[in-house]
Amino acid sequence: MAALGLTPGEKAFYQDNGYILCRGIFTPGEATELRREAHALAQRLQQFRQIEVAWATVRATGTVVQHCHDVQFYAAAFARMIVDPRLTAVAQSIIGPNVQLHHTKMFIKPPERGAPFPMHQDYPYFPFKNDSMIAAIIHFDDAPLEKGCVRVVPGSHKLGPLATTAADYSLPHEQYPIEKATPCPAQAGDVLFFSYLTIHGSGINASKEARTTVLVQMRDPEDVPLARVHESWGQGMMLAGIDPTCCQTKRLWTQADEKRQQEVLATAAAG
Ligand SMILES: O=C(O)CCC(=O)C(=O)O
Repeated sequence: MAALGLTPGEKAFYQDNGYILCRGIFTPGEATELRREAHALAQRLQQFRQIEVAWATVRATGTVVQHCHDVQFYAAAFARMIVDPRLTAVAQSIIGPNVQLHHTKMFIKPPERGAPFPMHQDYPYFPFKNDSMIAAIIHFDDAPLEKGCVRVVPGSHKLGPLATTAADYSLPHEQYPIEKATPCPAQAGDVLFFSYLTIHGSGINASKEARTTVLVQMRDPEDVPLARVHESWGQGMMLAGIDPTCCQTKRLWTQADEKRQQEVLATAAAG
């Protein structure tokens, strides 16, 4: 079996560029099965709610992505996927021995009308003190350029958090044109890792086939959230190693929730 995690050369590439595309983390057969799970999940969800979304700044294009957060709560195959050592060993090479889940999200860009993602950093959505947060985009089918593969700005993680005034936190197109960003065409089973400070986006899926991915957002459990934002069900689950803080962040959040609940009950009783 091949060694898991990044080689020293790959690690140096990640540190310089803020991203790395790891080929064949999952086999083509595994990717096909995960793709089937993703599309079956989208079918099931559509019976209950609207799953088609698009960023505010690209909504006028009439394109959409089918989307679901926290997919590991909907199908066990995704729960197994996010703790797979082939995936988490790369995350450990970047973050350190302990890797904690922040959230997962499935994106299916439908054929011919798959929405683009404007250029952005993930930082403003869930800022952390030490910027340990990374994303891993797991490709379940091939994502060539015409399918709207992800594009990155190499080295942009070194710029730190950038100011944005857009409601969806996207960066101005004139300053950060997607056409100038580096495309990361991927094959089924490949995983693209990048820092939440790396500027990235993706194009329209103009092809005849859906582009299907799950993004796993992960961090060092000792890093501290700067705001109570983007909380979700699976947050705090350990994907590799241990949580040396023994869930301190979670405990603080639970206490805050209880306090809020008591305030609501007191207000209701007073009324
Ligand atoms: O899947 C893509 O094309 C991009 C996803 C992305 O940029 C994000 O979720 O932050």
